Amino acid sequence: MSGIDSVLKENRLFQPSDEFRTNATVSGMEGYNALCEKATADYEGFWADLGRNLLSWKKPFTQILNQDNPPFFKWFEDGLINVSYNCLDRHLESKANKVAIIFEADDGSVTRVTYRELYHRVCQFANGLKSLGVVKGDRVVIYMPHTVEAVIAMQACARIGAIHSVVFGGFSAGALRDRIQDAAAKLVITANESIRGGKPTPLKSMVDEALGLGGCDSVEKVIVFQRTSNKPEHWNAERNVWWHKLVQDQADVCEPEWVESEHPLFILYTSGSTGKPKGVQHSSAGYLLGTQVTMKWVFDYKETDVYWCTADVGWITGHSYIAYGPLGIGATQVVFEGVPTYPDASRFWQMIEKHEVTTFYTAPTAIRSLIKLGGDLPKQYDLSSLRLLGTVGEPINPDAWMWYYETIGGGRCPIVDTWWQTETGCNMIAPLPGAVAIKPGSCTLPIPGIMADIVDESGAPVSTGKGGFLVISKPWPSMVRNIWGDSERFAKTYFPEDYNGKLYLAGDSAHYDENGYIWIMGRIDDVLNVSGHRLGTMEIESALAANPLVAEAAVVGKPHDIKGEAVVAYVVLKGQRPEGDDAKRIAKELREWVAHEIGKIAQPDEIRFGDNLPKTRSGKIMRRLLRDIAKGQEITADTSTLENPAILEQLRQSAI
Ligand code: 6R9
Repeated sequence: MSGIDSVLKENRLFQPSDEFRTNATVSGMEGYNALCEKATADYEGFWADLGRNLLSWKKPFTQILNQDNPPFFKWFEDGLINVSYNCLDRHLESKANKVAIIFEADDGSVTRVTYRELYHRVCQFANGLKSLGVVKGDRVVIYMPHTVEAVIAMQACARIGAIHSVVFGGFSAGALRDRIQDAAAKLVITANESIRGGKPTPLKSMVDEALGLGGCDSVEKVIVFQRTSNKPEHWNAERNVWWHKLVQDQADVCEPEWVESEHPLFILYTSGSTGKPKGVQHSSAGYLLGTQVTMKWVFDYKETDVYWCTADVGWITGHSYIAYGPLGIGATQVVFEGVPTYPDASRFWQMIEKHEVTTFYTAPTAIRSLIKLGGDLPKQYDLSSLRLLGTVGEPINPDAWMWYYETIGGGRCPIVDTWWQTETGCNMIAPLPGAVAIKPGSCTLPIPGIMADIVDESGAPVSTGKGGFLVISKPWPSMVRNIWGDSERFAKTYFPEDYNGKLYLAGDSAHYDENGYIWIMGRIDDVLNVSGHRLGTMEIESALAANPLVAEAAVVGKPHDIKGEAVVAYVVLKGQRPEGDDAKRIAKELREWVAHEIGKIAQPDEIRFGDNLPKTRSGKIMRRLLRDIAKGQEITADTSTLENPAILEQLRQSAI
């Protein structure tokens, strides 16, 4: 990864082509500036116009933004709406036969689902949920493979006003249990197995294990979608319901439940700086509006587009830019079940050619690994259908950016580097591709209507080139509304007292360059970004500490060529510090333990055993030193307050 120095030297600017600019929804800097001016002059009016134009309402709103009880903001409060109606029903008149989803399975087989079919399947499943007693406000956990059915499950919840909480299929039974318990879910929707890269994962058994761990008494039923022909290990006739049996006699129409704008659409758990993941709670109307505005402006949506976002529905990107954004705007999109490297590293490029994809949205980590596995492979495919590329999830290093721009985009497709978060609901800082000139590695400028700034400790804006904290100074429609069940943590985390509770603190550091462009430098809290996935160091630490062998653990990140960041764990065992083969064996055991406690994505890349950890005399672990050691750097920090300086040398030599 490029460090700050090389990033600051980056001055290549790529203007949109005349053709792209002329046809773009927001054309040229005049277009961008006009929108920004409108948002500044009449902030609420700006969003209200968009809310009226881009969403279909059962009862139109008359109130725009309610700021009576900050930071609990409300948007379009007195309106009535249904998100699934906006994603399906409203398209039936003009594009019932348009393909909504081109589903490519792991094994390469392709299924096409039109808007009419999707509408009927969502309605049937929604009726199935109702028949099991699910009502407005109930929580439903979705633990599914990345398939059309996952989207149907989400849309069906939205249709009846149930609040879904999707848990990524890579999370372990323990992580799943924690989420089911925190949300007090009434129902779990899963599949017998998921299949990725040719390998099955027994999702249904993981659900059984999660429920067996206790604390999930709220769960009444588990719906099981049959993804493969393998039978689930156990079948509890009282609790388990096959998806296909549930829907077979259901009507294929289902009146949407009209909900208030602020009705929670979903909860999505994400990592923060404590051991406990946060249930990020989103609204219905404001959230959907954020996805629609950005589909239009950032992805410059055209009726003829074939759009493909490679995320999994288990993450926010899969929510906003698969399950809701593209369907809301009536796009044709590719949904891909598999992984980019199976059967080989040309899978993405082959699929772009096959489906004539126009808009391709992926993560820097995928780009970097595909460069490494076969930087020349794309040349064997016809990628000329592409017109726009996007990235999300982490900073992209200029080298990978240039490869993406030239090799994939043929130098003709703008790249939208989109900065946003689970909490922001939609893209926040990203170039509007027909307007803003792009620069490798920078997410450039806020989208119109998003009041982003970079400030110092006192809340004063920083000058060019100087690092600071990324904040948003005005509430926006798709913002997080609460942390499920923990309003206090919500206010404290995102609207800290340091800024009198007035600024949304994103948790990222950033700076402006000489063009006024924003560069994201990384997290300011104990959150790692491993392959674009957010992981709390505290979560991994508590998982390790729960192992009977472990006395104490500290986790830090270190730069990694492909993953962006790698997980390094420092571990003190209850017994002797292990060496040689013993150390290797225990390290392996601990990796498997973390995979079992959280999921494979959280496994430490490196484990270092010590007799103890570097601590101050007051007992605080000096993480800065641990980061330096992990990077193999000389320790420059002051170590005079260190209780046990000799430990540094031991840790330095102990990488496994
Ligand atoms: C959408 C998503 C959010 C964190 C965020 C930041 C990092 C996301 C980025 C980026 C640099 C970008 N991040 N997009 N950093 N450039 N374009 O990823 O949500 O999983 O909640 O992660 O990811 O650090 O704070 P989430």
